[in-house]
Amino acid sequence: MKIFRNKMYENKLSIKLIIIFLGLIFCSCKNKNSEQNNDNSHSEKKPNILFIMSDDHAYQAISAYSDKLTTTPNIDRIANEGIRFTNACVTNSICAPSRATILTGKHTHINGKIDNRMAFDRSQITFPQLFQKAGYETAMYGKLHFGNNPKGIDDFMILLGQGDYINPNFITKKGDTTITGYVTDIITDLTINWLDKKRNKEKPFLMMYLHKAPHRAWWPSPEKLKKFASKTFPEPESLFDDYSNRGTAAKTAEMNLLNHMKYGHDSKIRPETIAAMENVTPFVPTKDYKGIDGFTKAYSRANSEQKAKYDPILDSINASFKENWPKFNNKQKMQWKYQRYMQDYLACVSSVDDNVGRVLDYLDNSGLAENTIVVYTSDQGFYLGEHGWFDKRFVYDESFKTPLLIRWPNKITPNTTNDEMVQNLDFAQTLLEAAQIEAPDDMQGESLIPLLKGNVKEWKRDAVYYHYYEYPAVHMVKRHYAIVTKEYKLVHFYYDVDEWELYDRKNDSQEMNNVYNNPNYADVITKLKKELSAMRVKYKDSPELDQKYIDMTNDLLNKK
Ligand code: SGN
Ligand code: CA
Repeated sequence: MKIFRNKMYENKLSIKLIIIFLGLIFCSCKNKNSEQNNDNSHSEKKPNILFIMSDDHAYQAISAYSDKLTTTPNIDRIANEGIRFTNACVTNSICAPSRATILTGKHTHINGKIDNRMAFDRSQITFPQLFQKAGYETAMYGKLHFGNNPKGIDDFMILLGQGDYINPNFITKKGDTTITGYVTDIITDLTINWLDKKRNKEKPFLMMYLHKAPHRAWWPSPEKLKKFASKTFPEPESLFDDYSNRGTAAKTAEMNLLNHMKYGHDSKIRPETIAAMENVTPFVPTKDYKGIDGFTKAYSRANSEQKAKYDPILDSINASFKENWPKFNNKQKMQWKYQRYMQDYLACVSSVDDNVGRVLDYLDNSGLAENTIVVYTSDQGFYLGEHGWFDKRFVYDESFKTPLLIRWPNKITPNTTNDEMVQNLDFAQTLLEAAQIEAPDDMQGESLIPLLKGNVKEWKRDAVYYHYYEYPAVHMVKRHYAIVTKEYKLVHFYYDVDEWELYDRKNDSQEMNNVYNNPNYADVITKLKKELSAMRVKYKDSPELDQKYIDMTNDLLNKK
């Protein structure tokens, strides 16, 4: 009996010892983890958020989507280690409205930021305010495009308006400052410095790391310009699109490479080169001409050391233009402009990719990666010569869709692809849910958390709503609203014209044929029109609001 009891005692003791031992191991792991997660000791489970957004970054220029044009190994890491959305889109394909939608979780017609010109109503709730209130440390570095004191942001350095590529000016809490260097590198230096040295490491963070690149006018760093200026890129099939089988809006838009790209501003031809040539239309000042031509405006920001690096490359581009341009027919001119465009655009993208790599490496090396959600997106897509265009604005795929890659270790299965109709409207609610913060009832998106976790069946939405307003304006894309499903796109151009278009997304992926008048689609049109009306009601858009915004634009333009 005694022996038995002793045995029991011994057993109990050894069980106790094992429990204590396991407990110690568990605690030490936990401590290590919280150190690795940079001591979010109060809110261990709250993930950090790194929201990376570039400006005008077409998904066609991300190799996780297509490696036809370029490779972006660092951005691809986010897709390889997380999820890639192939049908992510915006609600209004233009910069400031996209940002306003992301911040408020509301469509343009509700948050009021219909275009780049209208003021943003700062009394609105934006999602960083909710993060800040919930104990997050918040920061914003890079391009915002409106306002100079974003609400709910503890620390910021924001480019003035569109910002400059070379030696950019920043608005900060302590006043404006100019930083010497290349904008993409600088925004990254500032971001890493904040993550490493400036933030309160007791708190989880929300960092909005917002690139200016690859926005027009595309100015690469001297190193990238040199590397890319000699490359040749494949042309898109629709480079010479004549817009037949499309409506008036496509025909009257002013974003064709041949007709609307500028020698200096876009293609880096010096005013002196043009002046020395015959039969080349010289720079003609427009009514909002600010005093210098587009080339000089960007180039004159460089200091002599920077100019010395740019000059040999610019000289060689100019020499080749001078020699070849007069001999070119229109087709060759288009091809030349396309190559110059891609060289500069993709060179800017390459810098973004390198710098995203630097930040991802920082997350890895600091132990932050494991508990940080990384989002990579753009404020909208962009035409890279498809339909002969640059710029965006249209609901057609290249500008309507936007890249969306999200990494969240242990939550998102690596290398996942998802083709649901998701929008920038959804970002606020997604990030709020990830951080376990309640989203206001009047936000209009849907949290993407079920899709991130692979619970695709929980996702009920099969169509999205789109509405573009900035007209009349640069590039002259007419106002339109649309309903888009995985199969179809029904568009109404309602101002200046009254035209409908229907695209069969599965059978005409390049959207070359408007089938609105094809009787085979009559039933589809009836159904989609009904859904579109219901959607306008659901999202609280209406003909009255359309008219209100037309009147507001007219007032604004008349005042100018
Ligand atoms: C500038 C560009 C346009 C571009 C708008 C809006 N011209 O006006 O090409 O569409 O910005 O872009 S440029 O002379 O500055 O190059 S947005 O991304 O900010 O909406
Ligand atoms: Ca943009």
